Amino acid sequence: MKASILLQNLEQKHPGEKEFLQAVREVLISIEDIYNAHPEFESLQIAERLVEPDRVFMFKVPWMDDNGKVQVNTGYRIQFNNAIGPYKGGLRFHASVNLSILKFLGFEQIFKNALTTLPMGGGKGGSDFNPRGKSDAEIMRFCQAFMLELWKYIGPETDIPAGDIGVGSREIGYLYGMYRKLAHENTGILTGKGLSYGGSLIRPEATGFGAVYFLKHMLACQQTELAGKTVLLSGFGNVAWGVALKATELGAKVVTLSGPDGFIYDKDGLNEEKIDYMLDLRASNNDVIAPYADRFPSAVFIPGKKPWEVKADIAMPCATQNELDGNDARQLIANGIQIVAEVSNMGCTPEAIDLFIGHQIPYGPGKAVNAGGVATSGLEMSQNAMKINWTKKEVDERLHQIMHSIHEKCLEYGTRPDGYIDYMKGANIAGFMKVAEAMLAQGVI
Ligand code: 2IT
Repeated sequence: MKASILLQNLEQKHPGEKEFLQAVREVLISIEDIYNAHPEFESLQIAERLVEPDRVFMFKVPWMDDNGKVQVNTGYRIQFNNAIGPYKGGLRFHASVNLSILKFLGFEQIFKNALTTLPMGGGKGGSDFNPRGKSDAEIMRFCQAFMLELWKYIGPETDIPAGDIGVGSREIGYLYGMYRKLAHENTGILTGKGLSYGGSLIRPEATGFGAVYFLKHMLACQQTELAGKTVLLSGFGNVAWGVALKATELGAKVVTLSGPDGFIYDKDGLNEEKIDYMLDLRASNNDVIAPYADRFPSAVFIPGKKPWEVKADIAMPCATQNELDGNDARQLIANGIQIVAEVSNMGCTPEAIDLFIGHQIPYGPGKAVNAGGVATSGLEMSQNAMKINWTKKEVDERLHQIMHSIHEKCLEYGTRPDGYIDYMKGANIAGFMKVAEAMLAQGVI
């Protein structure tokens, strides 16, 4: 396999799918050497088969807003690869959603899910529906209209959606209600459910907690620890919330959060009250971080900027793809950043990643760092299948084990002769090898 040729063909076939091509490029370049050391991969065209989704559903979602006006959105579900288990991955509701973004997310999900050690394939879905400023009734009607179409394509043993940007516990509740009514059965069709109808303890916190557990292993490899470190976070949604909660509990000082409007710098760091306030801000549906600085005098709001200009020990992007670019990376490096743990999916641009790796700064890629979210979705599926509920402690212990094992896999495939750990390469190879082995064993299908 020649990564550059395969990429060229893919570019010709899917021109303009820039996020998807970016995600594929990263993986193909990481795996090229090991792939070519296994002639059986080439003879069965594993790479060519991997970059093509099994199928893509695209559908109309008509719904009526509070003014009685009919709105039309586009819904999607990408079933990318189910070689190691049923399709699994979130739903994103955001104005920016398009085929390229969902294909990149679905493609990344294949390797992330493989890393979790649990039997889950890769999928993703969502809509260009913009939740900003929508009433609760509008959200409900949209979710119901979306599920009215989606339910035909999913199933508890086939494809299990969950949340992502714009889809949290409220949306999962509305989606689940509609599925239950249509399918006339209660199954673990979605994860991230409420505790009263099959959800798992720790699932809301899991992405953030898992990211901090992974970060702790990264720090241990640098002979240091989290307590006393200054941390930059971007975003203020569910993922940033979970990271803030665990990092603060473990003695780190989180000094930034951000929204589309700019970022806040809180010199005193977050505490319980401020972390709770993140939930209120998110629930207000306005997608702005500025009110934080009105509420807490220790903070200043910097409009239109990103938090990466602040001097700190650790940077953890928690917002969205390509939120940290080459200029941001240069600024972080000039300010002496020690570790970058990406929590958003593909949060750093290729240029930023090259800069971190070039400067031997440990960089944990999203597909490893944020895998605790989908891993705990996997644990929710297990509990649903067994019709039992594990305690907080049981789920958290499993999450710890899983994050540890992902870190070990990164070390196994990513440690260079000079001792530098290339987490990106390690995660890509480890995820790929598991999926490739399953595809080899199952023949050309
Ligand atoms: O990006 C992700 O891994 C998620 N949005 C969570 C997916 C899931 O199925 O829990």
